Amino acid sequence: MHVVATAGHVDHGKSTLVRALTGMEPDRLEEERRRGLTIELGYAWTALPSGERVAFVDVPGHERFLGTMLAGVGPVPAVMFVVAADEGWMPQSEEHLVALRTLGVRHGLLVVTRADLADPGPAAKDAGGRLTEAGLRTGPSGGAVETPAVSGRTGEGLDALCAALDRLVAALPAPDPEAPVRLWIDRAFSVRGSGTVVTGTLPAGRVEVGDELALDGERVRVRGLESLKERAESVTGVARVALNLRGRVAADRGHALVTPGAWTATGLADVRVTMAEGARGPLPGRLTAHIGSASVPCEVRPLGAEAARLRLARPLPLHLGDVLLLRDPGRGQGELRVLARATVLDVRPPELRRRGAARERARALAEASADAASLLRTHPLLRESELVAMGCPPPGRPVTADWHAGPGHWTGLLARLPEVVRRYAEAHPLEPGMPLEAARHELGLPDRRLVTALVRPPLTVADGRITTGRTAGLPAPVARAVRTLLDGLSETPFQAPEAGRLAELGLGPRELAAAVRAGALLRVADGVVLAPGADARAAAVLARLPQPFTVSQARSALGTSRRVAVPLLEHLDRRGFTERVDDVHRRSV
Ligand SMILES: Nc1nc2c(ncn2[C@@H]2O[C@H](COP(=O)(O)OP(=O)(O)OP(=O)(O)O)[C@@H](O)[C@H]2O)c(=O)[nH]1
Ligand SMILES: [Mg+2]
Repeated sequence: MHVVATAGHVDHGKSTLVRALTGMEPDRLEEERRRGLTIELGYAWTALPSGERVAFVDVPGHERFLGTMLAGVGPVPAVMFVVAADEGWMPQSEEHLVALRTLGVRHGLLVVTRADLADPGPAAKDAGGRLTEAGLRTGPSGGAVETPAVSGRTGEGLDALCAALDRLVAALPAPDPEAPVRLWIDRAFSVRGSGTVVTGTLPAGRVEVGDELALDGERVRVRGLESLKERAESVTGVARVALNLRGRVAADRGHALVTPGAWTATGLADVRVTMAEGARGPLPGRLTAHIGSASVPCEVRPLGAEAARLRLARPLPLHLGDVLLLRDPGRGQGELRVLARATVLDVRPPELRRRGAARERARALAEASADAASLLRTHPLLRESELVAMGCPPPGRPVTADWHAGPGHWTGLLARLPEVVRRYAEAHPLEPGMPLEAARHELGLPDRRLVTALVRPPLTVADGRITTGRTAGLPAPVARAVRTLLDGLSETPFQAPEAGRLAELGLGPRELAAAVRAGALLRVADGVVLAPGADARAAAVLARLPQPFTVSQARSALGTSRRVAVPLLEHLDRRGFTERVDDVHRRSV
């Protein structure tokens, strides 16, 4: 299914066209029919010649209802822009096009209506040119917008329009069925005996009967599901859907049902501001932000030329990269009301307390993209779940557990830890090492596992403390050789040196035994030595494997050979880090 919204000046024939295409009445209100004017969003659908089904969201053209128009267009990926042959381009044509352009709608077609009243040629040329210039396309990218002419009254031209609609929907990108759900509600009502029903356009992802979704932080369960008045067990976007929610739920237009944990509900966002076509800054301090079917008053704090901080009157579920349209609700007739596009760059912006902090923040935002790498420059440590909720796929592997770190920040911490440990040892000469918790505190880290991940030879962890290596009591040449060996192990911690290498360093059986006794090396088997703590690190790597695992899976995860992997696993079994499941499999304990 596809969903297409209408757009265009008041009275240009949007609803008449939807009626002619679908045989359904988009103007459902008595007042609408009496006044011959669309006031509320209308919904109707039909099948195209190809068999593809298309649902229309019919919006009002009257300037007083711009907010409703934006709620209709907001969640919809394509537009059927209507211009009357006998009137041509009008103020709301312009305003709607500015809105579509600001929202980034790229797929659409122009329908020149009322072609029985005037030659559609001039309107097609003028309006078609404007839409193409605004970036709207009917077919594959690179083409122009198509401009079929119709008469909603005589039905002339409808066949050609349907063929053009088929080309429009064929060019729409296929949304991801696995995407997290964010269903902006456009209608909500309660049905006697069956609780609350909400409707909306599902842009991507899948909703199933029985699903648990979140609505303003409250969990709600989907009791029943309909799409275009047909019951369904599951619906995949793009689709018009009606969800029957269990129980009485306070639901309203502009609120969204979302996959729990997949979005960040925030009342504060740092954004990149792009002024709308024809608008000039600076932005007023109070505006209305539109996204999906939501319209929320917001305060705008300019940070720099193109960066601003928005304080929303109520939290919205957002991802980085989301686009908000900023509108001035105070402006009247004939004035430009759609002012800017705000692209979300941070949904958990840092406080700006220090002098100059705003300017610094603006500089950072000017270079930021809506991705995890940019985010990790501002928030140097984030959990995977936080990145997911911000809409950013984690970049590469976590530094430990589910923690991701900004590369610069992490390198800085790696460099700081030995110094921190050394200073602690100086201040506490009688203690056997620095407690992990003290190091966590000193480095300002939120999780002790991060400290453990920062420990590299010659530092080691034993009994919850970090020590500076234990080569002190060894004869100088042995200590030197052990340090060289540990250095080599810092990059490839599980590639135990070969016998030849040990001999080269002058580490025979006696020297090795002394180093192991002193705690400077970990002996895994005869002639197989690693850095102290390498076994705990190996256990952490193995715990991330699908369980149970084979020797060969362990070997490749550890980046080592069978010569080391086999005795190392046996050592881990003895230490209780792993256990055998059968002859070939082990699992982490
Ligand atoms: N002759 C003629 N009249 C039309 C045609 N299409 C619409 N009309 C008339 O134009 C008037 C407005 O039509 P609507 O379909 O209500 O216009 P609209 O764009 O939906 O208006 P709003 O929703 O209020 O913005 C009505 O009187 C229609 O009968 C057409 O193709 N030919
Ligand atoms: Mg209408």
